[in-house]
Amino acid sequence: MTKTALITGITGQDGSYLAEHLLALGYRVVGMTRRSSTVTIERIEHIVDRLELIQGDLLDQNSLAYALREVEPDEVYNLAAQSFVPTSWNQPVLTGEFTALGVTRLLEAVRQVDPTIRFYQASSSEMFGKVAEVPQRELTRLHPRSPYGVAKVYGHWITLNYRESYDLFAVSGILFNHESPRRGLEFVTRKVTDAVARIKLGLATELRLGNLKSQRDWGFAGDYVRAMHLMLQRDDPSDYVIATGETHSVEELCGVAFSHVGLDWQKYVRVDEALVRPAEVDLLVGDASRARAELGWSPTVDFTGLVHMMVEADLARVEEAIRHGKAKVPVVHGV
Ligand code: NAP
Ligand code: F7E
Repeated sequence: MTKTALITGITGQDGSYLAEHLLALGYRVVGMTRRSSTVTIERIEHIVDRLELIQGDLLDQNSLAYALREVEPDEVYNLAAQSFVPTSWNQPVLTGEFTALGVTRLLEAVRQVDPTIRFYQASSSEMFGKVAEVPQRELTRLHPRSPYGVAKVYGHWITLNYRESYDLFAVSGILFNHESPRRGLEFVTRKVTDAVARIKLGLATELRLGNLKSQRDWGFAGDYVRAMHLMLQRDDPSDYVIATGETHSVEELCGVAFSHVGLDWQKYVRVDEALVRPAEVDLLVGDASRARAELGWSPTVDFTGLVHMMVEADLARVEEAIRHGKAKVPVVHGV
């Protein structure tokens, strides 16, 4: 029997990979998108003829209930969020509305429309913040360090609360940083690989970054969406950490990315104090042994492979843009 999945945030990095994965598994896939004056389906353009889209917004309770009634999903993946950490200091209230209260709005819609729907919440390693132990696992104490992290803690606990209060099949995937050629240009991996391509091809001369010492457990987004699906196929709902178990600094990221095109990163990277965050998450590294044992999940792309994949994709994209005279990018302050 064909299963139906509703994905919020389908136009984002993870939404696009999850949609591809579920289509390959034979699902009917419906994406929830919010109304905007320009079309933002760049990441799903290649599969859009195999998807259905429905309008809805995490800020609007009625639109969520309407979407659930119309689509009648078996599974809901809540990936929509204001997901960029620095923006959460500039727009803390809006971040809370989308990333925290948006989860309650969607859970409440599930409870009222069809409590048999299985629900996945996109929780984050940012919840560990000032880490209480290394590596971090499902039961590590939470200490978020940004309005985004705080909002994700709320989303995490309300998901568990709806599971415990109403017996919903609602799970929280605590995913560590995951990247790809489809990552937004403001996140550090993509900012670096895009700059490497521009510098190599003569369009830029330097790259301004903030804290070079912070360490992250970076994996490949295509691997991580498989874990989301596996979590909803279990007999009993439970929460899982998804991570590679390896950590690398921003400096190391620069080293691997620049050296892939034969450049020395130290000649191009400048520290810009304006990009240093008011409170930093210094070190993240996850212990995904529970997911490995119970979901049979493991990553297929390592750190070097990931960075090389992203550099290659950005080189190809920037070369193409140069050929078509479209290589300019807007300057956005604070990213
Ligand atoms: P992303 O690329 O920033 O995508 C976010 C998505 O949310 C976009 O489709 C965006 O739509 C949508 N959205 C934002 N506000 C919305 C609203 N009010 N109503 C409906 N849709 C809205 O994020 P991502 O990297 O794919 O991450 C997916 C989820 O996982 C997010 O919840 C993120 O916080 C979480 N997460 C990500 C990571 C990671 O490393 N990538 C790690 C842990 C957790 P538009 O296209 O219209 O802007
Ligand atoms: O920063 C440092 C920065 O913005 C990583 C989101 O998907 O993953 C992501 O959050 C590190 C930080 O990701 C720059 O200070 C230095 O220590 O790529 P990022 P993030 O904040 O870890 C988690 C798991 C999520 O859930 C989030 O949604 O890199 N860094 N210089 C910089 N970061 C950026 N963006 N830009 C810089 O110039």
